[in-house]
Amino acid sequence: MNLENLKSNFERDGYVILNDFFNENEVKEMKNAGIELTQNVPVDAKTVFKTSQASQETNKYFMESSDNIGYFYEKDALDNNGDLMIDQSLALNKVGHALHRLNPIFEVYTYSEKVISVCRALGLIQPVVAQSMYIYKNPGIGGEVVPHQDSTFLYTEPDTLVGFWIALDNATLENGCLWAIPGSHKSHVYQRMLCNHADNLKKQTFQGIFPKFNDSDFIPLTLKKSGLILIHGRVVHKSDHNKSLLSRHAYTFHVYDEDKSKYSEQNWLQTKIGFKALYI
Ligand SMILES: O=C(O)CCC(=O)C(=O)O
Repeated sequence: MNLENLKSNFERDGYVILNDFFNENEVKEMKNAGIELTQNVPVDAKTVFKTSQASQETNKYFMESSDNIGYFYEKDALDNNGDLMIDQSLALNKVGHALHRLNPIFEVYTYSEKVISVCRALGLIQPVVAQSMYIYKNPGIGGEVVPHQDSTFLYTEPDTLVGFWIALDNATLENGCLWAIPGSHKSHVYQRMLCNHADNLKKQTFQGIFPKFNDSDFIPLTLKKSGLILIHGRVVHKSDHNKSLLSRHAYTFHVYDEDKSKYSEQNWLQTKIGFKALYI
């Protein structure tokens, strides 16, 4: 792994691609673990997403996934009664947000020497992992992710958020690879999602306005499976609907530097078990 210029390229573009970051066996192990998750979805996870009236219940389920493993379906996978319209193995949008603590496979790779080397190359002093997700983006059904900055959701002051996005399939134009606006991290966090944890409903509100960007502002970040994309918390990025016949699985997690910044108490995701450092 060549980490030369990693920091300067990251600071210039707001993202960096590292090809062949994990080896074939490591990728296989993570992908199998992601597939296994689809075979063990608790029944109550499905009922949570049964009706559109269940938003309060859905929100509770979402909030509780901070320190847990929550299962989130593609909106087109369930009918109005919450019954599956497609095979269970293809129905999930994502699973999160504490795989890095609660699933032994994802824990090993998140806290691996390879990840630690990247954090050191970026100059992070005390990186801690705040969340993790397995994203399926399954063929035909994997929905689009609209343009956003990750720091909208995981705000740290000052902002030191870095996303690790690991391709477990080839990510192509056809199956919904990431797209990003180079240099967009040099602007501020346009919008923040705030959550009042003192309020029982724990509803989220948005503060600020996220601007409209042109499609032509984005460039595609295609990469082969086993590649890693590092994404600055303020880089505007998105991904398209997967219209292909091929899956686009990815494992992703976010770190911030606890030595340099404070995690906002107004972020939706709060931990009771504590964020674990990659190193101190
Ligand atoms: O994997 C994707 O398609 C999008 C992921 C993303 O944008 C995110 O996790 O912030």
